[in-house]
Order: sequence, then structure tokens, then C-alpha cells
Amino acid sequence: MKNISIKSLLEEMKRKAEELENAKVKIAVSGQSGSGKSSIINTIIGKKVAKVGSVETTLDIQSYNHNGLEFYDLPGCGTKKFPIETYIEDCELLTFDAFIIVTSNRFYENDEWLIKEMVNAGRSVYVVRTKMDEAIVNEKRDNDLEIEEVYTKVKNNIRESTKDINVKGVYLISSVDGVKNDFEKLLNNIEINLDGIKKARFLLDVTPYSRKVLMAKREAVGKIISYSAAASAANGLNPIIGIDVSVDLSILINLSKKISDIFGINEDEINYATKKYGLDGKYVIIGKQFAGKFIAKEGIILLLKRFGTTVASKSFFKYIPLAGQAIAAGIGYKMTYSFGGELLDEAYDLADSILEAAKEKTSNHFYENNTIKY
Ligand SMILES: Nc1nc2c(ncn2[C@@H]2O[C@H](COP(=O)(O)OP(=O)(O)O)[C@@H](O)[C@H]2O)c(=O)[nH]1
Ligand SMILES: [Mg+2]
Repeated sequence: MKNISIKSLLEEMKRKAEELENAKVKIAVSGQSGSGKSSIINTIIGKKVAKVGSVETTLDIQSYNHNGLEFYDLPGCGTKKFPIETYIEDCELLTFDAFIIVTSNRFYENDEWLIKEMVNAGRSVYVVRTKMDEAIVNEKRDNDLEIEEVYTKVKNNIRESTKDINVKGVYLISSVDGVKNDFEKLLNNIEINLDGIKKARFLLDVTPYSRKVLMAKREAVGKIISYSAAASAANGLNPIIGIDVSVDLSILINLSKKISDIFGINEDEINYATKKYGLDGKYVIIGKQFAGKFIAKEGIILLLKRFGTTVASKSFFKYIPLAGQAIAAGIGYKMTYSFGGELLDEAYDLADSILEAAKEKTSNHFYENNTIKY
């Protein structure tokens, strides 16, 4: 009886782990070319996946994904190739979990029509005005406006074109300033409006932009580790017992890669953050050390030795007696658990210090004291 219940418990864990693994969050980002769509996508993912630039724009639909998080960079509505009449079908807009419509100045009639249609279709629509850093500089020069006044002016202007439409919010952002202020609110609200497994997937794949997100990641990763530990124990061939104990390295390498990605601790993401926010070069080095310790085979073996384990070759497995496997299963569980715990703590701490450094480096200029509610 006991065996059966453990087995069904494991199957339940496996089912949940697979459900999370396969979950997808589809986010559409629509706007005229040059409005800053690719920059928004890169900022949300935390690395350069979409080409950015004043001429690097395309008139076709582009998609980018980061694990289960999928972005579709959609051309503005009402072009020759994407006429307004068939835009919603052509871009399959009703299949998305969130719809972000972007402008870097104001919305035009076509955009207003699209916003209305999407809201009427019951979709989550997020209205974004980007390049606020430029607006602030321009308005100071042109009209001697202070930051708060620019904020109010732009918001009123955008509100004007979306009045009477029940959008999920109007967000004034700047992709060069990182995820803060309205950008942070935008991501929080997207997350809030997703449900169940999609919310979990979003939190795993989004760049760790706040302490709150980091903590959510930590909790989810704790569950992933428990599952991996149980799987490593359940799979009698993984852990072996001899003079020393052994665990399957491939499980640990995959686990490390997954957890590193969740916390943005990999070369691409650390380089991106370092360059974007002008961070100290030390994070790149610390990131390399992290990979050497948790992802490289030699590093993992060293760690396991510290936990009192050694690694034996696969061919050794077939000689292990059944009783040995049972004991090893328990030890394999403990090893995976200890390894995962240390990995999680270090990934979390490193992501946290990168986040803090990035927040410090990006100017706080706009709306730190913003009291405008929406
Ligand atoms: N100053 C500033 N420039 C931005 C911002 N967002 C995008 N850009 C710049 O605007 C240009 C077009 O951006 P991109 O993201 O490629 O726009 P897309 O064509 O809509 O995908 C690039 O040169 C970006 O660096 C922003 O928030 N502030
Ligand atoms: Mg683009």
C-alpha cells in the first residue's frame, strides 16, 4: 500500500512539473515601427533577443521566446501588408494572453480602433507610452516643463485617446531606464491578470525585476528541486551505492541550467544587464564562477565530494543489488536536495545583488514621487 501511494504521489508531482514545463504565455506587442517594441521585449526577457535600432525594423511578425514566455513583435495596424480590416485575424490577436499596444508619441485613429476592438473582445489590453526619458528632455527644452508636468501632460494626452475604453492601464515607460516605476506596474499587472499555470510560467521566465519576483522564483524553484530530488530517488538507476554514493550528473546539470536561467544567471543575461545599466564588470566574473561551480561537471563533482559523495560510471549501475538501490535512492534524494539548496541560495543572492546594482545605476528621475493614480 505504502509503495502505491508513493508512486502515485510521484506521478502527481511529475504531472505538475510537466504541466509547468510545457506552459506558454503569449504576449503580443503591437505598434508602429521604431516605437520601441523590440526594446520592451528585450527588457522584459532580460537579454537581447530582438534586434533594436532605428533601421533594424521589419514589417513582418517576429516572434521571440524565452522558455515558456513568447513574444510577438507585431507591425503597426493599418499598413499595406496589415490592413486594418483583417489585422485581428492576420495577427491572431485573440490567441494572446496579454496585448501591449505601444506608442512613442501619440495614438492615431487606427490604434484607437484596435484598442477598442480588443477590449470589446474581452482581452487584457495594456496601453504603453514609451521613450519617456526623451519626452522629459524635450519638454524641458521646448516648454520648460518639470518632470511631473511632463508626466501629467503625456498621461492626459494618452488618456484622451483611450477614454471610455476599459483598458488594463496606461503605462509611461522608458526602456533605457529598466524595469521600474510604470514599467514595474505594467509587469505586475500582466502577472496579476494571468491565471494558474500561466502566472507561474511568467514568474519563472520574466527577468527578476523586483524583490517580489525574486521571492516568487525562489519559492517555485524550491518545488522544482523537491521534484528533481524525488525523481532522482525514484529512478533506481540514478543513485548508486558502492564504497561511496553517487548521483546522476545529468540530472544535476539540467537542474543547474534551469535554475540559472530562472534567475538570469547566465552569460547572455549578465552581459546584457552589465552593458545596459553600466554595472561593475565583477558580475560577469562571478557569473562565470557560478557556472564553473554548478554547471561544469568538475565543479559539480567537487561539490558532491563536499557533501560526501563521489560519482561512478554508468556501467557500474547494473551491478548494484536491489537493496543497495533502495538505500541509494534515499541518499540520491538528499544529495540532489543539498545540491539544489546551495544552488538556489547562490543564484538568488547573485540575482538580488545584480538587481540592486541595476536599480542604483538607473536614474530615478521620473515619477518616484508620482501620485497620479490610474
Ligand atoms: N531614449 C529611448 N530610446 C528608445 C527607447 N525605446 C526604444 N528606443 C530606441 O528607439 C529605436 C527603435 O527601437 P526598437 O525597440 O527597435 O523599436 P521597434 O521598431 O518598435 O521594435 C532604437 O534606436 C531604440 O534604442 C526608450 O525608452 N528611450
Ligand atoms: Mg522591432
